[in-house]
Amino acid sequence: MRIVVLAGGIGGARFLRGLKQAAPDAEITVVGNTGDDIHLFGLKVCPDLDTVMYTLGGGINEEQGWGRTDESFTVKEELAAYGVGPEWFGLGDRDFATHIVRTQMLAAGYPLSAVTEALCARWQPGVRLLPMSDDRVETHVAIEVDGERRAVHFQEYWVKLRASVDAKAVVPVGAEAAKPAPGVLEAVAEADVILFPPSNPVVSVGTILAVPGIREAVATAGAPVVGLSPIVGDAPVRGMADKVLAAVGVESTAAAVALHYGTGLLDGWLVDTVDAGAVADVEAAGIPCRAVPLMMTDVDATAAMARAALALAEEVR
Ligand code: GDP
Ligand code: FO1
Ligand code: CA
Repeated sequence: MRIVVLAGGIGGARFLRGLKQAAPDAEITVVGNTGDDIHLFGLKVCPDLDTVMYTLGGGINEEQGWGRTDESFTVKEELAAYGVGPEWFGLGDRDFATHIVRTQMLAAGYPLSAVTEALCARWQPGVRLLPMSDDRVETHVAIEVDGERRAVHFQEYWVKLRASVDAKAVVPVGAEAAKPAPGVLEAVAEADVILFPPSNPVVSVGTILAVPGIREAVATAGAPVVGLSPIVGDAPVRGMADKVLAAVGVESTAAAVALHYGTGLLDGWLVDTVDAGAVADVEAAGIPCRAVPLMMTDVDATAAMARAALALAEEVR
């Protein structure tokens, strides 16, 4: 079975770990979000690709959900001693090596997809990890400070500001001119099942779908498309997804997110059992919906979620 997953960072990565357990023989292609990417200290950092790679490859800091396990911050401290920041982004020494290899390969002319493959040769994530695009796309967030509107990089909004001010707009800068990375459209077209993991619907899955061609490919694919809600009990399980959902006029409920994707994309939707009341609303909108436990407390619980998603895909096929 060929499964395609459009994934952000932590939510996507943790779901994939369960999916691998649930479908050990499946050929899994992950289309990863690169809108979170940022250049720091002359290096290209790809948080969501790295989160997937480290999580599936056994190198992730489990508690934090991002960055390396057993990490130290000597380089960051030495940079700070020179007065060189940003001090608000925690790049560790082990992680730095990944960014150095990536940046060196990009400078030598390799596209990001080839670089990601080379990095994965070390980590062996057990999935084919493709960036959504080899072209630069950077999510920016429009905010208003003291009555003045300005745009900040998504990482500045998320990590530095902790989404403490309202997002007025979320813009995947460069997306309109970006092309899907090699293999992305083919994988979507040839998939038996397409899954939206419980990733951020705006800045993760939404950004991937903003690359021209990807939304169309998913919408017209022969395979059923099934999503899992990242919103449980009217709030994101983790992070500040409510802030970016508000920016696109979507309520933070499991049903509102399903309707945001819409019948044009979704053939099925899973909500948590605490949101069982939303099932009727989602189905009334034409999207088959089931309520199952959606908390990724451990790999077994996550595998059960993945099995429920695959079962719903079979049911609606
Ligand atoms: P990021 O790039 O690290 O922000 O990760 P993603 O975009 O892949 O996923 C973020 C989303 O995952 C957040 O909106 C969370 O609400 C959601 N999430 C995290 N843990 C869980 C969980 O255990 N269950 C569900 N349903 N959603 C989760
Ligand atoms: N998230 C934080 O909240 N604080 C950090 O200092 C931070 C550093 C960082 C370094 C490398 C990396 O791959 C990810 C990192 N993240 C950090 C996570 C990441 O930027 C965000 O979780 C996502 O991009 C939000 O969707
Ligand atoms: Ca992310």
